[in-house]
Amino acid sequence: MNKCIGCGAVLQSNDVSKEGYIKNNGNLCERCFRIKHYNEYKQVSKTNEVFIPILKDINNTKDLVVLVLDLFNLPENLDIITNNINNEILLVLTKRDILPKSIYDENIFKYIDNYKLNYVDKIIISSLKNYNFDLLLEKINKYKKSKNVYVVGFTNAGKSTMINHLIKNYSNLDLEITTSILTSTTLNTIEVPLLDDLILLDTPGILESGNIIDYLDNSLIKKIIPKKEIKPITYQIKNKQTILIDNICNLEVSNTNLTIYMSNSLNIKRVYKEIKKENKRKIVIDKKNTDVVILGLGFIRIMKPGTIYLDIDEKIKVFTRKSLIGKQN
Ligand SMILES: Nc1nc2c(ncn2[C@@H]2O[C@H](COP(=O)(O)OP(=O)(O)O)[C@@H](O)[C@H]2O)c(=O)[nH]1
Ligand SMILES: [Mg+2]
Repeated sequence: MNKCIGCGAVLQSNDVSKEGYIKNNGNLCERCFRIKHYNEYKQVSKTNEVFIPILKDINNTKDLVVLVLDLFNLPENLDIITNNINNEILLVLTKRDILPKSIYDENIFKYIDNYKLNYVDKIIISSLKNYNFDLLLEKINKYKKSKNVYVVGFTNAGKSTMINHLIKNYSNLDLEITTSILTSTTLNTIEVPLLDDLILLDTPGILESGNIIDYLDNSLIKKIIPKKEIKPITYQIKNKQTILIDNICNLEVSNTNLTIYMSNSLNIKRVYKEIKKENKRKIVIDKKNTDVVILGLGFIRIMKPGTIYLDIDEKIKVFTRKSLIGKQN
């Protein structure tokens, strides 16, 4: 059974509409070819029913799991992962380049401890900047239980990109896993024999429902994904005001200070007039220094307790957390 080297789908030449379709001989499916050469993305819809059995199989191996989390899109909780695997975990926090440099790594680690996740070690990296990769490989080698090390996480966390950088840095393999801005790019487990005694297994990501990426068209998706360090935007709010975040959502606030951590390609502005709300959500902020997270889009740090109203498609997941920015106790 031949698999696509880009996404892991089983190759077939019978049905253009199905995954793994290939016209001629070769080892890269049509979809990966188009992503790679033309930046042409095609959304595939998948559900976690397909991905959870993969986690269960990993659980049976007892091998080391490298759990990759996107620092810009930290999930609300890790239940779906911890409920399905008990393997030892090396926690990798990636996309450091997107978060402002002014945030201390120590703060990030303290924040991560709220997850109550058992892990043997943790590391912050950036694939874009090739930051901390020597230490990453060192830690993988130190903690691995056998040759096989599984790379697990939510879809779009940056797993395949990280593996591609490990390949480039430390091996002569002529292999590049397909990566993209959309979810569900990797479709099946992909084996990467990185070193004689180390095989990395890239896995399709777990889906987190309510990620805004799954509800926008490609041009807006490109806009919401930060390409470099975020420059936060701060507003001091006195009377009732509305912050418009492109055509995506708006936020009604009064009497607080807030800072928006989102892609600087977005058109963000404040207006003083009432805006008609279609999907008004009431969010009660009961502690100072709280982040309102809009999954996939970023977060808004709110300095004072109070009530805000968010107008956003009801399918998008929104949650609050103690702010990632500022002092962690
Ligand atoms: N800024 C930044 N973007 C990254 C980094 N790593 C991955 N990405 C981007 O995140 C998106 C998802 O990456 P991918 O490796 O396909 O995620 P996967 O689903 O976990 O395999 C792609 O658009 C990558 O270019 C990083 O370190 N920094
Ligand atoms: Mg992938």
